[in-house]
Amino acid sequence: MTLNLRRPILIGGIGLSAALWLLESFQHSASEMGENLLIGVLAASAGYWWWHRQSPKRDLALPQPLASREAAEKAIATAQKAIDLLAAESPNSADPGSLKAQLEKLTAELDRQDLQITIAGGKAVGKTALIQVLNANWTPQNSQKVSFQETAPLFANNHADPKIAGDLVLFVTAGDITDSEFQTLSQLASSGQRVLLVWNKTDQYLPAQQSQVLQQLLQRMQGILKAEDIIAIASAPTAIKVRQHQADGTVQERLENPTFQIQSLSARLTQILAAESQQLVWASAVRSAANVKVEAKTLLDGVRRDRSMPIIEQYQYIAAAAVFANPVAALDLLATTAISTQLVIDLGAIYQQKFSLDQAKTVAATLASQMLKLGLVELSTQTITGLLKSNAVTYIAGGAVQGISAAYFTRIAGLSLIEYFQSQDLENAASNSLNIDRLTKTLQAVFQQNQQVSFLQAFIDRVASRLAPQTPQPEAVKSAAN
Ligand SMILES: Nc1nc2c(ncn2[C@@H]2O[C@H](COP(=O)(O)OP(=O)(O)OP(=O)(O)O)[C@@H](O)[C@H]2O)c(=O)[nH]1
Ligand SMILES: [Mg+2]
Repeated sequence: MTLNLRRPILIGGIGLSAALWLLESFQHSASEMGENLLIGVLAASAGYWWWHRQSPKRDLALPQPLASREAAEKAIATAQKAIDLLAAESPNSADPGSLKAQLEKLTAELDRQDLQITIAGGKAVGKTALIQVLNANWTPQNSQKVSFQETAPLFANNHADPKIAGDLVLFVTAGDITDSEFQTLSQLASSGQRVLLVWNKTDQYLPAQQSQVLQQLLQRMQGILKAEDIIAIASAPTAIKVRQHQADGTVQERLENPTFQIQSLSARLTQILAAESQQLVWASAVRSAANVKVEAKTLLDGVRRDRSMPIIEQYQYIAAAAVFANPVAALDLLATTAISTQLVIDLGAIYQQKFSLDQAKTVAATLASQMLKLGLVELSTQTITGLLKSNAVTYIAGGAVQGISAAYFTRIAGLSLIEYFQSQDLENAASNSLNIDRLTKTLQAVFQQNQQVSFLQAFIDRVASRLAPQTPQPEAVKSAAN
């Protein structure tokens, strides 16, 4: 690992006044450590909460109210851009090729005529029975080709739920819906999936109960599904015992198979086929293209992270060595801030975010001042001091706490930048402007994740072994200390 230290910023550093300001705030906050510690913990938890709330966000372009061919083409083009970036940044991977093939298939099927209907639902709700009765009694009436597909039973505890996708989903239940059924249905609907709620096995209820259950279903799904998309059926009603009193006084019993009740469903399906068929196919293309894009983006994030981590490692050791070698506190902070400015530029380049020197300084200064403001500096310095005291590493000189802290803050800054860049809009990376609020919240969340004592202990051991004079110094630390 060799480092090029002849970077202008690392030598120039930030202005002395800025360094003194940082020093001042540091000393000021150190005197209020108790209070700030509490604020820091609170702020960090708030950040963590925010991050958690934000992270499952997936940018599916919702096909609402009705998807168009243009929307599908646009979604495919957007996914294509993500794949192109991936191909450019990991030229030896097979992933871009296979993702591209998926997109080509989507494009070829944009005007697909046959409709794919997925039957989903819990175990034994009657999915197979419904497909059979539809295939025998409804499918033959249609001029359009329709194919049914049954998912593996949902909510089976022994394995994860299968992914539900299709032009149209019939979500089957056998009565009022459970909480997990409600969750799945709401998620499907909110992701733009066209879905009908089909209550099967109505024959298990008396007519009076039936209307009650239907009322409950309508009420629960209000605002999520339209009333006409909630339908009661009986695909395979249970045979009923019929008793007949004979003229001679004896009673004869026989089993009678009631006929299936799916008229309301067939009628609704026929309507949907006539009115929405083409849009349903386009909407599927929009969703599939969005999924391909997410896949490409995830791979791209991985490639970029792999390139970023060694850079963060390098800078964290430079920061440690620089601060360790120089006992002046103001210079310590100056050095780390200069290093993080260069870190901003280097990581920005990986994420295609070009920063001018001034912009990079602003980002670095924001990170540094937020770390102080949020009490993260005090909190970690205290933890690191405590851990070092209980550590067997006795050969470490006085600057160890500062050195290790500098490395730690550099790492937190770098990881925050990765998270922040990843959450940026992929399409307009170059024109993204700095969102300080979001950067601060990302910083809080990342700090929270890397604050566990076990992580800090391992981190201290790693940095300490680099700083230790006994062991031969690696290239990075040597050049930084000179
Ligand atoms: N009473 C009544 N029973 C039904 C109805 N529809 C299906 N069944 C019965 O429910 C049981 C399960 O039906 P399936 O069609 O196999 O259900 P499934 O959802 O495909 O089941 P899995 O694929 O195993 O999850 C069978 O015994 C069916 O006869 C109905 O409308 N009324
Ligand atoms: Mg089945």
